[in-house]
Amino acid sequence: MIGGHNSPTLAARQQNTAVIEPGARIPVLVIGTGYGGSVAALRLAQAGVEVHMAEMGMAWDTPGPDGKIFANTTSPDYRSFWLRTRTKQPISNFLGYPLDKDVPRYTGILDAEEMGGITVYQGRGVGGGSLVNGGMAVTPQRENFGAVLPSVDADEMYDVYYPRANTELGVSTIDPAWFETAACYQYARVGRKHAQRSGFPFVFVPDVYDWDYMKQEAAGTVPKSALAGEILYGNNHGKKTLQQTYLARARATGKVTVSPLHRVVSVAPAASGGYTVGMEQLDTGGAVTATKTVTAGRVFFAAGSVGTCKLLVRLKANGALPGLNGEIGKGWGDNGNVMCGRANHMWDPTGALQSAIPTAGIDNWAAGGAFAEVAPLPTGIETYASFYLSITRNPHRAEFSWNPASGKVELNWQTSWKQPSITMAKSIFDRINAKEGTIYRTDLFGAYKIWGDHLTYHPLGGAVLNKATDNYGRLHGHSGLYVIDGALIPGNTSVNPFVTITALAERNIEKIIAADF
Ligand code: FAE
Repeated sequence: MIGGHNSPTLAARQQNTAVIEPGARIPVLVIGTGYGGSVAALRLAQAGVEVHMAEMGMAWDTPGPDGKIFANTTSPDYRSFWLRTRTKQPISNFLGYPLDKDVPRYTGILDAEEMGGITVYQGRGVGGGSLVNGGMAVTPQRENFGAVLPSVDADEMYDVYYPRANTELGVSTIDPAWFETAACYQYARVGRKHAQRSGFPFVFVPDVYDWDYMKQEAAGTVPKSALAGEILYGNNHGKKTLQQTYLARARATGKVTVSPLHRVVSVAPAASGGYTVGMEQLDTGGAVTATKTVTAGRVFFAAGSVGTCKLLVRLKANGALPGLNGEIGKGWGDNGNVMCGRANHMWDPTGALQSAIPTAGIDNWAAGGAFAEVAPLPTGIETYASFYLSITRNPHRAEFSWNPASGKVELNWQTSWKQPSITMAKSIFDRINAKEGTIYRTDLFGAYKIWGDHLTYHPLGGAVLNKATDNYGRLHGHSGLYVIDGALIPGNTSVNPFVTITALAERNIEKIIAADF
Protein backbone atom coordinates (compact mmCIF):
# COMPACT_ATOMS: atom_id res chain seq x y z
CA MET A 1 0.00 0.00 0.00
CA ILE A 2 1.37 3.41 -0.92
CA GLY A 3 0.23 6.31 1.25
CA GLY A 4 -1.86 6.32 4.39
CA HIS A 5 -5.55 5.52 4.30
CA ASN A 6 -6.22 9.22 3.87
CA SER A 7 -3.87 9.54 0.89
CA PRO A 8 -5.07 9.81 -2.66
CA THR A 9 -4.22 6.85 -4.84
CA LEU A 10 -0.96 6.75 -6.72
CA ALA A 11 -2.84 7.48 -9.93
CA ALA A 12 -4.43 10.55 -8.39
CA ARG A 13 -1.07 11.83 -7.25
CA GLN A 14 0.42 11.32 -10.69
CA GLN A 15 -2.24 13.20 -12.62
CA ASN A 16 -1.57 16.60 -14.16
CA THR A 17 2.21 16.25 -14.25
CA ALA A 18 2.24 16.97 -17.98
CA VAL A 19 5.44 18.96 -18.32
CA ILE A 20 5.32 22.34 -19.94
CA GLU A 21 6.19 22.72 -23.64
CA PRO A 22 8.80 25.23 -24.83
CA GLY A 23 7.09 28.35 -26.15
CA ALA A 24 3.95 27.79 -24.08
CA ARG A 25 1.84 30.84 -23.25
CA ILE A 26 0.11 30.59 -19.88
CA PRO A 27 -1.96 33.01 -17.80
CA VAL A 28 -0.14 32.29 -14.52
CA LEU A 29 3.13 30.60 -13.65
CA VAL A 30 3.81 29.68 -10.03
CA ILE A 31 7.48 29.06 -9.19
CA GLY A 32 7.61 26.35 -6.52
CA THR A 33 5.03 24.01 -4.99
CA GLY A 34 5.40 24.63 -1.23
CA TYR A 35 2.83 26.30 1.00
CA GLY A 36 2.64 29.72 -0.68
CA GLY A 37 2.60 28.28 -4.19
CA SER A 38 -0.05 25.67 -3.38
CA VAL A 39 -2.41 28.22 -1.83
CA ALA A 40 -2.01 30.49 -4.87
CA ALA A 41 -2.63 27.63 -7.31
CA LEU A 42 -5.76 26.39 -5.55
CA ARG A 43 -7.41 29.78 -5.14
CA LEU A 44 -6.57 30.99 -8.66
CA ALA A 45 -7.87 27.73 -10.13
CA GLN A 46 -11.08 28.01 -8.12
CA ALA A 47 -11.46 31.52 -9.56
CA GLY A 48 -11.25 30.00 -13.04
CA VAL A 49 -7.62 30.85 -13.85
CA GLU A 50 -5.35 28.28 -15.55
CA VAL A 51 -2.18 27.83 -13.52
CA HIS A 52 1.09 26.11 -14.28
CA MET A 53 3.52 25.26 -11.48
CA ALA A 54 7.25 24.78 -12.07
CA GLU A 55 9.01 22.75 -9.36
CA MET A 56 12.76 22.03 -9.37
CA GLY A 57 12.34 18.88 -7.26
CA MET A 58 10.80 15.54 -8.16
CA ALA A 59 7.13 14.53 -8.13
CA TRP A 60 7.63 11.97 -5.31
CA ASP A 61 4.85 9.75 -6.62
CA THR A 62 6.79 6.65 -7.63
CA PRO A 63 8.10 3.92 -5.29
CA GLY A 64 11.78 3.03 -5.33
CA PRO A 65 13.18 -0.53 -5.52
CA ASP A 66 12.18 -1.15 -1.88
CA GLY A 67 8.54 -0.44 -2.72
CA LYS A 68 8.57 2.82 -0.81
CA ILE A 69 8.49 6.38 -2.11
CA PHE A 70 10.51 7.83 0.77
CA ALA A 71 13.66 6.72 2.61
CA ASN A 72 13.83 6.20 6.37
CA THR A 73 15.65 8.58 8.72
CA THR A 74 17.71 5.75 10.17
CA SER A 75 19.00 4.64 6.75
CA PRO A 76 19.32 7.62 4.40
CA ASP A 77 19.90 6.66 0.76
CA TYR A 78 19.97 8.23 -2.73
CA ARG A 79 16.47 9.68 -2.16
CA SER A 80 17.44 11.61 0.96
CA PHE A 81 19.53 14.58 -0.19
CA TRP A 82 19.43 17.11 -2.99
CA LEU A 83 22.47 16.62 -5.24
CA ARG A 84 24.97 15.63 -2.56
CA THR A 85 27.43 12.76 -2.55
CA ARG A 86 27.50 12.61 1.25
CA THR A 87 24.60 13.04 3.64
CA LYS A 88 24.51 16.11 5.86
CA GLN A 89 22.24 14.99 8.67
CA PRO A 90 21.05 17.66 11.12
CA ILE A 91 22.19 15.46 14.00
CA SER A 92 25.64 14.60 12.70
CA ASN A 93 26.99 12.43 15.52
CA PHE A 94 25.80 9.94 18.10
CA LEU A 95 27.76 8.59 21.07
CA GLY A 96 30.92 9.95 19.51
CA TYR A 97 30.38 8.38 16.08
CA PRO A 98 29.83 10.49 12.95
CA LEU A 99 26.57 9.48 11.23
CA ASP A 100 27.05 10.88 7.73
CA LYS A 101 27.74 8.52 4.85
CA ASP A 102 28.27 8.52 1.10
CA VAL A 103 25.18 8.44 -1.13
CA PRO A 104 24.74 8.60 -4.92
CA ARG A 105 24.17 12.12 -6.24
CA TYR A 106 20.46 12.40 -6.91
CA THR A 107 17.66 14.98 -6.90
CA GLY A 108 16.69 13.85 -3.40
CA ILE A 109 14.14 15.35 -1.08
CA LEU A 110 16.12 17.38 1.50
CA ASP A 111 18.44 20.21 0.50
CA ALA A 112 21.12 21.15 3.03
CA GLU A 113 22.13 24.43 1.42
CA GLU A 114 25.20 26.08 2.91
CA MET A 115 25.15 29.88 2.81
CA GLY A 116 27.06 32.37 4.96
CA GLY A 117 28.01 29.82 7.61
CA ILE A 118 24.50 28.49 8.14
CA THR A 119 23.08 25.27 6.72
CA VAL A 120 19.56 25.98 5.50
CA TYR A 121 17.46 22.81 5.27
CA GLN A 122 14.67 22.88 2.68
CA GLY A 123 12.31 20.41 1.04
CA ARG A 124 12.70 19.70 -2.69
CA GLY A 125 9.82 18.27 -4.65
CA VAL A 126 6.13 18.67 -5.37
CA GLY A 127 4.89 19.76 -1.96
CA GLY A 128 8.03 21.71 -0.94
CA GLY A 129 8.79 21.75 2.77
CA SER A 130 5.62 19.77 3.58
CA LEU A 131 7.39 16.65 2.28
CA VAL A 132 10.21 16.76 4.82
CA ASN A 133 8.89 18.69 7.80
CA GLY A 134 7.55 17.48 11.12
CA GLY A 135 4.05 18.74 10.35
CA MET A 136 4.00 20.88 13.51
CA ALA A 137 1.24 23.35 12.77
CA VAL A 138 1.43 26.19 15.23
CA THR A 139 -0.51 29.45 15.19
CA PRO A 140 1.48 32.18 16.98
CA GLN A 141 0.09 33.57 20.23
CA ARG A 142 -2.11 36.48 19.35
CA GLU A 143 -0.06 38.89 21.48
CA ASN A 144 3.07 38.06 19.48
CA PHE A 145 1.52 38.61 16.05
CA GLY A 146 2.25 42.35 15.91
CA ALA A 147 5.98 41.60 15.98
CA VAL A 148 5.62 38.86 13.33
CA LEU A 149 3.73 40.80 10.64
CA PRO A 150 3.38 44.41 11.79
CA SER A 151 1.52 45.69 8.71
CA VAL A 152 -1.17 42.98 8.73
CA ASP A 153 -4.58 43.31 10.43
CA ALA A 154 -4.42 40.75 13.26
CA ASP A 155 -8.22 40.56 13.62
CA GLU A 156 -8.57 39.42 10.01
CA MET A 157 -5.79 36.87 10.42
CA TYR A 158 -7.16 35.32 13.62
CA ASP A 159 -10.83 35.49 12.57
CA VAL A 160 -10.50 34.34 8.97
CA TYR A 161 -7.11 33.31 7.59
CA TYR A 162 -5.54 31.29 10.40
CA PRO A 163 -8.74 29.24 10.80
CA ARG A 164 -8.90 28.77 7.01
CA ALA A 165 -5.28 27.64 6.84
CA ASN A 166 -5.68 25.23 9.77
CA THR A 167 -8.79 23.68 8.21
CA GLU A 168 -7.30 23.27 4.74
CA LEU A 169 -4.02 21.85 6.10
CA GLY A 170 -5.88 19.29 8.24
CA VAL A 171 -4.41 20.41 11.56
CA SER A 172 -5.37 18.65 14.78
CA THR A 173 -4.02 17.89 18.24
CA ILE A 174 -3.19 14.54 19.77
CA ASP A 175 -5.89 12.81 21.84
CA PRO A 176 -4.70 13.75 25.35
CA ALA A 177 -5.85 10.43 26.84
CA TRP A 178 -3.84 8.48 24.27
CA PHE A 179 -0.83 10.73 24.87
CA GLU A 180 -0.80 9.66 28.53
CA THR A 181 -0.47 5.97 27.71
CA ALA A 182 1.28 5.70 24.31
CA ALA A 183 4.74 4.15 24.62
CA CYS A 184 5.93 6.21 21.64
CA TYR A 185 5.39 9.47 23.59
CA GLN A 186 7.29 8.49 26.72
CA TYR A 187 9.95 11.00 25.60
CA ALA A 188 7.35 13.79 25.43
CA ARG A 189 5.95 12.93 28.87
CA VAL A 190 9.47 13.07 30.31
CA GLY A 191 9.87 16.43 28.57
CA ARG A 192 6.63 17.65 30.15
CA LYS A 193 7.59 16.43 33.61
CA HIS A 194 10.92 18.22 33.47
CA ALA A 195 9.38 21.41 32.10
CA GLN A 196 6.68 21.52 34.73
CA ARG A 197 9.03 20.74 37.63
CA SER A 198 11.00 23.84 36.60
CA GLY A 199 7.83 25.91 36.36
CA PHE A 200 7.61 26.28 32.56
CA PRO A 201 4.27 26.27 30.73
CA PHE A 202 3.87 23.03 28.75
CA VAL A 203 1.76 23.05 25.59
CA PHE A 204 0.51 20.45 23.14
CA VAL A 205 1.73 21.25 19.63
CA PRO A 206 -0.86 20.62 16.87
CA ASP A 207 0.23 18.68 13.78
CA VAL A 208 -1.00 17.65 10.33
CA TYR A 209 -0.20 13.98 11.03
CA ASP A 210 -3.28 11.77 11.08
CA TRP A 211 -3.47 10.85 14.77
CA ASP A 212 -5.93 8.00 14.15
CA TYR A 213 -3.44 6.52 11.72
CA MET A 214 -0.72 6.78 14.36
CA LYS A 215 -2.91 4.95 16.86
CA GLN A 216 -3.27 2.17 14.31
CA GLU A 217 0.51 2.14 13.83
CA ALA A 218 0.87 1.65 17.56
CA ALA A 219 -1.69 -1.16 17.46
CA GLY A 220 0.24 -2.80 14.61
CA THR A 221 -2.68 -2.81 12.18
CA VAL A 222 -1.23 -0.56 9.44
CA PRO A 223 2.24 0.03 7.93
CA LYS A 224 4.30 2.23 10.22
CA SER A 225 5.62 5.68 9.37
CA ALA A 226 5.89 8.00 12.41
CA LEU A 227 6.52 4.92 14.53
CA ALA A 228 9.14 3.65 12.08
CA GLY A 229 11.20 6.82 12.48
CA GLU A 230 10.11 8.39 9.19
CA ILE A 231 10.68 12.17 9.05
CA LEU A 232 13.15 14.50 7.24
CA TYR A 233 13.24 12.33 4.10
CA GLY A 234 9.46 11.96 3.74
CA ASN A 235 6.68 9.98 5.38
CA ASN A 236 5.27 7.03 3.45
CA HIS A 237 2.04 7.14 5.47
CA GLY A 238 0.05 9.25 7.89
CA LYS A 239 1.32 12.76 7.25
CA LYS A 240 -0.99 15.09 5.36
CA THR A 241 1.47 16.88 3.10
CA LEU A 242 0.43 19.47 0.53
CA GLN A 243 0.18 16.58 -1.94
CA GLN A 244 -2.83 15.35 0.04
CA THR A 245 -4.35 18.77 0.85
CA TYR A 246 -3.96 21.98 -1.17
CA LEU A 247 -2.30 20.41 -4.21
CA ALA A 248 -4.80 17.54 -4.43
CA ARG A 249 -7.65 20.04 -4.39
CA ALA A 250 -5.86 22.32 -6.86
CA ARG A 251 -5.34 19.44 -9.29
CA ALA A 252 -8.93 18.30 -8.89
CA THR A 253 -10.08 21.59 -10.45
CA GLY A 254 -8.49 20.44 -13.71
CA LYS A 255 -6.94 23.90 -14.09
CA VAL A 256 -3.57 23.26 -12.47
CA THR A 257 -0.65 21.44 -14.09
CA VAL A 258 2.79 20.82 -12.62
CA SER A 259 6.23 20.40 -14.17
CA PRO A 260 8.51 18.60 -11.71
CA LEU A 261 12.30 18.74 -12.25
CA HIS A 262 11.90 22.21 -13.82
CA ARG A 263 14.02 24.94 -12.30
CA VAL A 264 13.13 28.55 -13.11
CA VAL A 265 16.26 30.56 -13.88
CA SER A 266 15.00 33.82 -15.37
CA VAL A 267 11.99 36.12 -15.44
CA ALA A 268 11.93 39.30 -17.55
CA PRO A 269 9.23 41.53 -19.04
CA ALA A 270 8.09 40.22 -22.45
CA ALA A 271 7.78 42.61 -25.39
CA SER A 272 4.21 41.41 -25.95
CA GLY A 273 3.22 41.94 -22.29
CA GLY A 274 3.54 39.55 -19.38
CA TYR A 275 6.85 37.86 -18.62
CA THR A 276 9.32 35.65 -20.41
CA VAL A 277 10.30 32.83 -18.06
CA GLY A 278 13.38 30.67 -18.60
CA MET A 279 13.54 27.17 -17.13
CA GLU A 280 15.96 24.28 -17.01
CA GLN A 281 14.65 20.74 -17.07
CA LEU A 282 16.77 18.44 -14.89
CA ASP A 283 17.42 14.72 -14.83
CA THR A 284 17.68 12.89 -11.51
CA GLY A 285 21.45 13.36 -11.53
CA GLY A 286 20.93 17.12 -11.62
CA ALA A 287 22.09 17.58 -15.24
CA VAL A 288 20.20 20.04 -17.44
CA THR A 289 18.50 18.04 -20.20
CA ALA A 290 16.57 20.92 -21.80
CA THR A 291 16.15 24.65 -21.52
CA LYS A 292 12.74 26.14 -22.14
CA THR A 293 11.30 29.60 -22.52
CA VAL A 294 7.62 30.23 -21.86
CA THR A 295 5.48 33.35 -21.57
CA ALA A 296 3.32 33.95 -18.52
CA GLY A 297 0.83 36.75 -17.95
CA ARG A 298 1.65 36.83 -14.25
CA VAL A 299 4.31 35.14 -12.15
CA PHE A 300 4.13 34.13 -8.49
CA PHE A 301 7.46 33.65 -6.72
CA ALA A 302 6.87 30.77 -4.29
CA ALA A 303 10.31 29.15 -4.35
CA GLY A 304 10.72 29.46 -0.57
CA SER A 305 12.58 32.25 1.21
CA VAL A 306 15.98 31.24 -0.16
CA GLY A 307 14.78 30.20 -3.63
CA THR A 308 12.72 33.34 -4.17
CA CYS A 309 15.51 35.61 -2.92
CA LYS A 310 18.17 33.92 -5.02
CA LEU A 311 16.04 34.58 -8.10
CA LEU A 312 14.98 38.16 -7.27
CA VAL A 313 18.43 39.35 -6.16
CA ARG A 314 20.07 37.97 -9.31
CA LEU A 315 17.33 39.26 -11.64
CA LYS A 316 17.60 42.73 -10.12
CA ALA A 317 21.41 42.71 -10.35
CA ASN A 318 21.56 41.50 -13.96
CA GLY A 319 18.98 44.02 -15.12
CA ALA A 320 16.24 41.52 -16.01
CA LEU A 321 13.90 43.10 -13.43
CA PRO A 322 15.34 46.60 -12.99
CA GLY A 323 12.26 48.01 -11.28
CA LEU A 324 12.63 45.90 -8.10
CA ASN A 325 13.35 48.12 -5.11
CA GLY A 326 16.25 48.26 -2.66
CA GLU A 327 14.47 46.07 -0.10
CA ILE A 328 15.02 42.94 -2.23
CA GLY A 329 17.23 40.48 -0.32
CA LYS A 330 16.89 42.25 3.04
CA GLY A 331 15.37 41.14 6.32
CA TRP A 332 16.29 37.44 6.29
CA GLY A 333 16.23 35.48 9.53
CA ASP A 334 16.57 31.88 10.76
CA ASN A 335 13.52 31.94 13.06
CA GLY A 336 16.07 31.68 15.86
CA ASN A 337 16.47 27.91 15.44
CA VAL A 338 18.86 26.14 17.79
CA MET A 339 18.96 22.50 18.91
CA CYS A 340 20.27 20.75 21.99
CA GLY A 341 20.03 17.49 23.90
CA ARG A 342 20.03 16.72 27.62
CA ALA A 343 21.32 13.54 29.27
CA ASN A 344 18.73 12.17 31.68
CA HIS A 345 19.27 9.92 34.67
CA MET A 346 18.88 6.16 34.24
CA TRP A 347 15.53 6.31 36.06
CA ASP A 348 14.16 8.66 33.39
CA PRO A 349 14.17 6.58 30.19
CA THR A 350 12.76 8.37 27.12
CA GLY A 351 11.79 5.15 25.34
CA ALA A 352 13.30 2.98 22.62
CA LEU A 353 10.19 3.56 20.49
CA GLN A 354 9.72 7.28 19.73
CA SER A 355 7.13 8.77 17.39
CA ALA A 356 8.98 10.89 14.85
CA ILE A 357 6.15 13.45 15.06
CA PRO A 358 6.68 15.87 17.95
CA THR A 359 3.64 16.88 19.93
CA ALA A 360 4.89 18.80 22.95
CA GLY A 361 6.41 22.21 23.56
CA ILE A 362 7.77 24.41 26.32
CA ASP A 363 6.67 28.03 26.02
CA ASN A 364 9.08 30.51 27.58
CA TRP A 365 8.69 33.14 24.83
CA ALA A 366 7.46 35.97 27.01
CA ALA A 367 10.01 35.53 29.80
CA GLY A 368 13.04 34.14 27.98
CA GLY A 369 12.48 34.51 24.21
CA ALA A 370 12.37 30.77 23.54
CA PHE A 371 9.70 28.27 22.44
CA ALA A 372 11.17 24.76 22.59
CA GLU A 373 9.77 21.64 21.01
CA VAL A 374 10.33 18.36 22.74
CA ALA A 375 11.68 16.54 19.71
CA PRO A 376 12.21 12.83 19.17
CA LEU A 377 15.50 10.98 18.82
CA PRO A 378 14.12 7.95 17.01
CA THR A 379 17.21 5.75 17.12
CA GLY A 380 15.38 2.53 18.01
CA ILE A 381 17.33 2.16 21.26
CA GLU A 382 16.98 3.67 24.72
CA THR A 383 19.17 6.79 24.77
CA TYR A 384 18.14 8.42 28.07
CA ALA A 385 18.31 11.64 26.04
CA SER A 386 15.86 14.51 25.77
CA PHE A 387 16.16 16.43 22.52
CA TYR A 388 14.82 19.90 21.72
CA LEU A 389 14.41 22.28 18.79
CA SER A 390 14.10 25.82 20.11
CA ILE A 391 12.64 28.75 18.21
CA THR A 392 14.04 31.96 19.71
CA ARG A 393 13.62 35.71 19.37
CA ASN A 394 16.97 36.17 17.66
CA PRO A 395 17.23 39.83 16.56
CA HIS A 396 19.81 39.37 13.78
CA ARG A 397 18.79 39.77 10.13
CA ALA A 398 20.97 38.96 7.16
CA GLU A 399 20.89 40.16 3.56
CA PHE A 400 21.21 38.32 0.24
CA SER A 401 23.37 40.06 -2.34
CA TRP A 402 24.79 39.33 -5.78
CA ASN A 403 28.50 38.60 -5.93
CA PRO A 404 29.65 39.19 -9.52
CA ALA A 405 33.02 37.54 -8.82
CA SER A 406 31.52 34.21 -7.75
CA GLY A 407 28.49 34.59 -9.99
CA LYS A 408 26.33 33.65 -7.02
CA VAL A 409 23.83 35.12 -4.60
CA GLU A 410 25.40 35.16 -1.15
CA LEU A 411 24.01 35.61 2.36
CA ASN A 412 25.89 37.68 4.95
CA TRP A 413 24.79 35.63 7.97
CA GLN A 414 27.43 35.50 10.75
CA THR A 415 27.96 32.30 12.75
CA SER A 416 28.30 34.38 15.96
CA TRP A 417 24.71 35.60 15.46
CA LYS A 418 23.43 32.33 16.95
CA GLN A 419 24.69 33.34 20.39
CA PRO A 420 21.48 35.21 21.37
CA SER A 421 19.51 32.07 20.44
CA ILE A 422 21.71 29.92 22.66
CA THR A 423 21.29 32.37 25.54
CA MET A 424 17.50 32.28 25.10
CA ALA A 425 17.38 28.47 24.88
CA LYS A 426 19.54 28.31 28.01
CA SER A 427 16.79 30.29 29.81
CA ILE A 428 14.89 26.98 29.67
CA PHE A 429 17.49 24.24 29.76
CA ASP A 430 19.98 25.61 32.29
CA ARG A 431 17.10 25.80 34.73
CA ILE A 432 15.85 22.30 33.93
CA ASN A 433 19.36 20.87 34.23
CA ALA A 434 19.86 22.60 37.59
CA LYS A 435 16.53 21.30 38.87
CA GLU A 436 17.00 17.74 37.60
CA GLY A 437 20.72 17.49 38.34
CA THR A 438 21.36 16.69 34.66
CA ILE A 439 23.76 17.91 31.96
CA TYR A 440 23.70 18.77 28.26
CA ARG A 441 24.55 16.06 25.69
CA THR A 442 27.81 16.90 23.95
CA ASP A 443 27.81 14.11 21.34
CA LEU A 444 25.04 15.05 18.89
CA PHE A 445 26.52 17.84 16.77
CA GLY A 446 30.21 16.88 16.83
CA ALA A 447 32.72 15.98 19.53
CA TYR A 448 32.00 17.92 22.75
CA LYS A 449 29.56 20.30 21.07
CA ILE A 450 26.40 21.15 22.97
CA TRP A 451 24.50 23.39 20.57
CA GLY A 452 23.14 22.65 17.12
CA ASP A 453 23.73 26.27 16.12
CA HIS A 454 24.92 25.71 12.55
CA LEU A 455 21.53 25.30 10.89
CA THR A 456 17.98 26.41 10.35
CA TYR A 457 14.84 24.57 9.27
CA HIS A 458 12.92 27.85 9.07
CA PRO A 459 14.39 30.34 6.56
CA LEU A 460 12.17 33.42 6.46
CA GLY A 461 12.27 36.82 4.78
CA GLY A 462 14.33 38.50 2.09
CA ALA A 463 11.38 39.94 0.17
CA VAL A 464 9.51 41.34 3.13
CA LEU A 465 5.81 42.24 2.99
CA ASN A 466 5.12 45.97 2.74
CA LYS A 467 8.82 46.62 1.96
CA ALA A 468 9.96 44.70 -1.12
CA THR A 469 6.28 44.26 -2.00
CA ASP A 470 3.09 46.11 -1.22
CA ASN A 471 1.03 44.96 1.75
CA TYR A 472 -0.31 41.99 -0.28
CA GLY A 473 2.84 40.63 -1.92
CA ARG A 474 2.81 42.57 -5.21
CA LEU A 475 6.45 43.26 -6.08
CA HIS A 476 7.21 46.95 -6.46
CA GLY A 477 8.36 48.03 -9.91
CA HIS A 478 6.81 45.30 -12.09
CA SER A 479 3.07 44.76 -12.24
CA GLY A 480 1.98 41.14 -12.42
CA LEU A 481 4.85 39.81 -10.29
CA TYR A 482 4.06 38.54 -6.78
CA VAL A 483 5.85 36.98 -3.82
CA ILE A 484 3.64 34.54 -1.88
CA ASP A 485 5.93 32.40 0.30
CA GLY A 486 8.08 32.56 3.43
CA ALA A 487 10.20 35.33 1.86
CA LEU A 488 7.45 37.79 2.86
CA ILE A 489 7.87 37.16 6.59
CA PRO A 490 10.57 39.26 8.26
CA GLY A 491 12.73 36.54 9.81
CA ASN A 492 10.74 35.21 12.75
CA THR A 493 7.27 33.86 13.53
CA SER A 494 7.77 33.01 17.26
CA VAL A 495 6.67 29.43 16.46
CA ASN A 496 7.07 26.99 13.53
CA PRO A 497 6.26 28.95 10.38
CA PHE A 498 4.13 27.03 7.89
CA VAL A 499 0.69 27.87 9.29
CA THR A 500 1.60 31.56 9.17
CA ILE A 501 2.99 31.24 5.62
CA THR A 502 -0.24 29.50 4.57
CA ALA A 503 -2.55 31.96 6.33
CA LEU A 504 -0.73 34.98 4.91
CA ALA A 505 -0.89 33.44 1.42
CA GLU A 506 -4.66 32.92 1.86
CA ARG A 507 -5.05 36.58 2.87
CA ASN A 508 -2.95 37.91 0.02
CA ILE A 509 -4.35 35.75 -2.78
CA GLU A 510 -7.92 36.67 -1.85
CA LYS A 511 -7.08 40.35 -2.28
CA ILE A 512 -5.04 39.76 -5.45
CA ILE A 513 -7.80 37.72 -7.12
CA ALA A 514 -10.42 40.32 -6.24
CA ALA A 515 -8.38 43.30 -7.40
CA ASP A 516 -6.03 42.08 -10.15
CA PHE A 517 -7.86 39.29 -12.02
P1 FAE B 1 8.81 25.76 0.44
O1 FAE B 1 7.84 24.89 1.14
O2 FAE B 1 10.24 25.66 0.78
O3 FAE B 1 8.61 25.50 -1.13
C1 FAE B 1 9.42 26.09 -2.12
C2 FAE B 1 9.50 25.14 -3.30
O4 FAE B 1 10.08 25.84 -4.40
C3 FAE B 1 10.37 23.91 -3.05
O5 FAE B 1 9.66 22.75 -3.40
C4 FAE B 1 11.57 24.13 -3.97
O6 FAE B 1 12.13 22.94 -4.47
C5 FAE B 1 10.99 24.98 -5.07
N1 FAE B 1 11.97 25.82 -5.77
C6 FAE B 1 12.97 26.54 -5.23
N2 FAE B 1 13.66 27.23 -6.17
C7 FAE B 1 13.03 26.93 -7.37
C8 FAE B 1 13.26 27.33 -8.72
N3 FAE B 1 14.24 28.20 -9.04
N4 FAE B 1 12.46 26.82 -9.68
C9 FAE B 1 11.47 25.95 -9.36
N5 FAE B 1 11.21 25.54 -8.10
C10 FAE B 1 11.98 26.03 -7.10
O7 FAE B 1 8.41 27.31 0.60
N6 FAE B 1 7.61 24.29 9.64
C11 FAE B 1 6.57 24.14 10.48
O8 FAE B 1 5.71 25.02 10.55
N7 FAE B 1 6.44 23.01 11.25
C12 FAE B 1 7.36 22.00 11.22
O9 FAE B 1 7.21 20.98 11.88
C13 FAE B 1 8.50 22.16 10.37
N8 FAE B 1 9.48 21.22 10.34
C14 FAE B 1 10.49 21.34 9.43
C15 FAE B 1 11.43 20.32 9.31
C16 FAE B 1 12.42 20.38 8.35
C17 FAE B 1 13.45 19.30 8.25
C18 FAE B 1 12.45 21.48 7.44
C19 FAE B 1 13.49 21.56 6.35
C20 FAE B 1 11.51 22.49 7.55
C21 FAE B 1 10.54 22.44 8.53
N9 FAE B 1 9.57 23.44 8.65
C22 FAE B 1 8.55 23.31 9.55
C23 FAE B 1 9.62 24.65 7.81
C24 FAE B 1 8.58 24.65 6.68
O10 FAE B 1 8.61 23.43 5.99
C25 FAE B 1 8.88 25.84 5.75
O11 FAE B 1 8.78 27.02 6.50
C26 FAE B 1 7.91 25.90 4.58
O12 FAE B 1 7.97 24.75 3.79
C27 FAE B 1 8.21 27.12 3.71
O13 FAE B 1 7.14 27.27 2.79
P2 FAE B 1 7.31 28.10 1.46
O14 FAE B 1 6.02 28.11 0.76
O15 FAE B 1 7.96 29.40 1.79
